[in-house]
Amino acid sequence: MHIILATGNRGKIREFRQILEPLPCIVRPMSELGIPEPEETGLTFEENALLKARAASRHANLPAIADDSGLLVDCLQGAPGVYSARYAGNDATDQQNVQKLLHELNGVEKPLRNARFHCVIAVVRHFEDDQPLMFSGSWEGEIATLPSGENGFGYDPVFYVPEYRCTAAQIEPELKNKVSHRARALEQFKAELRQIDVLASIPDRKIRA
Ligand code: ITT
Repeated sequence: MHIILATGNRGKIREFRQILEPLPCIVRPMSELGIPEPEETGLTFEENALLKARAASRHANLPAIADDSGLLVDCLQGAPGVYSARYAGNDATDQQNVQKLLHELNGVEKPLRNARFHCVIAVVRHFEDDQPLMFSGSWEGEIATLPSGENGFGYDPVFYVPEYRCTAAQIEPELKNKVSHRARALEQFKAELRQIDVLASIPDRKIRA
């Protein structure tokens, strides 16, 4: 099975590849097929994930999987949220977004720096699929006062995970891909696929139904 990975974010592509590696399907990033990125006009993670999956599926005429995700900071009332990629402006780099976040939190004490990453995954079998599969996952942490670490992408250098006493950019990618918001959402997708496989392996399922 071929499935289009509807993201232009290289950090996400790396993580998807690692997390979905055991699956018997070929995941092809949309850039390989020259599929353009749609405008993210949704107001929620769900709307944007679905919009990205449908747009890629329409272009490629194949099933597609998309991820809409972001960082929600408690003392900023959930900002930057769905606007995480564009927090410091439409063409902002990861570093500019991180700097803006640190600036907003300047002087904010530790207990108020709680935050979480959230990820919504949408899967469509074709672009008009009226029963898309949706999965979500979250990862709790705190916003550090300075960036640390070289791994990951986006806000990872300032996302401090108390359980590991370091930032998401300091933990090994293999570990991040087991415990992150994206890993949790994709685990559900993998479980769903296994269920479909189990059903497919029952030869007389149509008769029994
Ligand atoms: P696509 O829409 O093409 O997938 P994008 O980067 O625009 O790429 P989003 O609209 O979903 O993706 O924005 C997600 C932003 O949230 C992303 O750019 C990061 O800044 C941040 N983010 C999401 N997951 C993250 C992670 O695992 N680590 C660090 N930052 C993350």
